[in-house]
Amino acid sequence: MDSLKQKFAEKALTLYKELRAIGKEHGDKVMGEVTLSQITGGARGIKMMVWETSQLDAQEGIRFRGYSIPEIKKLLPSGPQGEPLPEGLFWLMLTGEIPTEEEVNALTKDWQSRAEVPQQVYTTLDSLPADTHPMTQFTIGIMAMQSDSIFDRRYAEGMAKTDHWDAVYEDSMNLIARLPRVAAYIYRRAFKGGEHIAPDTSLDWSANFAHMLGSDDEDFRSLMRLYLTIHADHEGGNASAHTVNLVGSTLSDPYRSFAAGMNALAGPLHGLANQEVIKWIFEMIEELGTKTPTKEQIQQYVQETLDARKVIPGYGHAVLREPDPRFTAQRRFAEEYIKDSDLIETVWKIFDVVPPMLEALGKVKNPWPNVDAHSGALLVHYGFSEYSFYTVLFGVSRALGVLAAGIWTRALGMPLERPKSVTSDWIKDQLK
Ligand code: AMX
Repeated sequence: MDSLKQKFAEKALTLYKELRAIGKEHGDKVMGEVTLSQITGGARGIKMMVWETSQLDAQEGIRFRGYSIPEIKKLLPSGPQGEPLPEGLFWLMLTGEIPTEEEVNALTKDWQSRAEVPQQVYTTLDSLPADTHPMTQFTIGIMAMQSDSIFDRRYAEGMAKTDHWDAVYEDSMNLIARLPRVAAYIYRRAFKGGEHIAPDTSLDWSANFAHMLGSDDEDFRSLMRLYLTIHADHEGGNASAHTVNLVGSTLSDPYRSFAAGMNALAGPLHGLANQEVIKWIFEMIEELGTKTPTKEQIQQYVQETLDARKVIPGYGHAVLREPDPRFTAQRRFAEEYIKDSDLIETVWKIFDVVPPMLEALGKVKNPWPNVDAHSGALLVHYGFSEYSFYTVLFGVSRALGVLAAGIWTRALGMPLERPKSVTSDWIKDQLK
C-alpha cells in the first residue's frame, strides 16, 4: 500500500469509529432548523452532509482542513517560484496533514505512473465535431474512461462494503492522473488543429499540464500551480460537489459521479462563469472601442447589463459575503508576475465599479467578486484566450477536492442521499 493510502486508511478508520459512536450517542441532537425561504430558496444554508476536505466561511472564505489560502501558499511544498503544488493540497485534504516535499514528489510520480489514457478516449473525442463545447467533450472523455473503473469491476465481483473506499481511492487517483492529458487533448484538438504535445514526465502535475496545453513559460507553470490549487474545493454544498456526492451515494463509480458533477460545473451560474466573465469584458471592450475603458465607461456598461436583466458574471456568491480570497490570490499573482496588462487593469477597475452598483440594487446579498472574476484575464495574458476552455481548467482542479471528499465519504460509510421534497399544497397546509 502506498504511503498516502496507508496514512488515509489509519485516519479514516479512527474517524469512522468516532463518528459512529457520536451518531449513536447524539443522533437526536437538533443541529439546525429549516425555514420556508430555505425550502423555496435553493436550500441555502441547510446542513445535510459531511464533507471532510474543506469548509467555507461566509466572511473568511475557504479553508482546506482548517488552512486558509494564504496559509496554504506558505505551508505547502511549492514549485520553483513559490506557488503551491496541488499534489500537496490533495495530500492535505486526504490526511489533514501538511505533506513533506518528499511525500509530494512521491505523489507526483504516482500520478505519472497512472496517467496513460486508454486509446478509446481519444477515438471517442475524435468522433465529435471539434467545435463541440470543451465541457461537453470533457464529460464525454471522462465517461469514455469509465470502463476502466476498478470500483465498478470489484463491486460486480462482490466487494465488501469495508473495501469500497479502497476501490474509490484507486479510481480517483487514476482519474486525477489522467485528466490533464484528456483536457490538453481537448484543447489542442479544439483550438490548435489537433497538433498534440507529448507529456513531459519529468514535470510536476501542473507544469506537465501547462506543457501539454502548449506553454513551457515558468510564470505560466506557476499560475497553473496556483490555479489548480485554489479551484480544488469549496466545501460540499456547491452544485458540482454536491452532484458528485449525490451520484456517488448511489455507489455509482467515481467516473460517473465526477462526470455528473462536471455537467453541473458547466452551468453559467457556477463554473461556466469564468468563460462568461471574459466574454463580457471582451464585448465591453469591443462596444466601447477601447482596451483601456475608464471607470465611468465601465459603470455605464454595467448598467446596460443590469438593465437587460442579466447578471454581472464573476460577482456574487451563494455563501460568501466578502471578496473571495481566491480572487485576492489571483490579484496578488498578477501584481507579482504581470506588469502593464490593460486587461488586468480593466479587471481591477471593474472591481472598483461593480460592488457599489450591485449593492445599490438592494437585493444582491454579496456584491463582491468571486473566483471567476479574475482567472480569465490571467489566462489571456499567457496566450490562452479561447475562453470556452476555461471551465475545463476549473474542472481538472475541482477533481482534487470532490474526489478526495468522495474517498472520505465511502470510508465513512455514508448512506444513499435522500432529502425530502414537498408540494406547494403541503406548504400551504402547514400555514393554515
Ligand atoms: N449580478 C446581478 N444580479 C445579481 C448578481 C450579479 N452578479 N448576483 C446576484 N444577483 C441577483 C440575483 O439574480 C437575485 O435576483 P432576483 O431576486 O431578481 O432573482 C438577487 O440578486 C439575490 O441573489 P443572491 O441571493 O444574492 O444570490 P444567489 O445565492 O441566488 O446566487 C450566484 C449566487 C453566484 C448564482 C449569483 O450571485 C450570480 O448569478 N452571480 C453571477 C454568476 C457567477 O459569477 N457565478 C459564479 C459563482 C462562483 C462559482 O460557482 N464559480
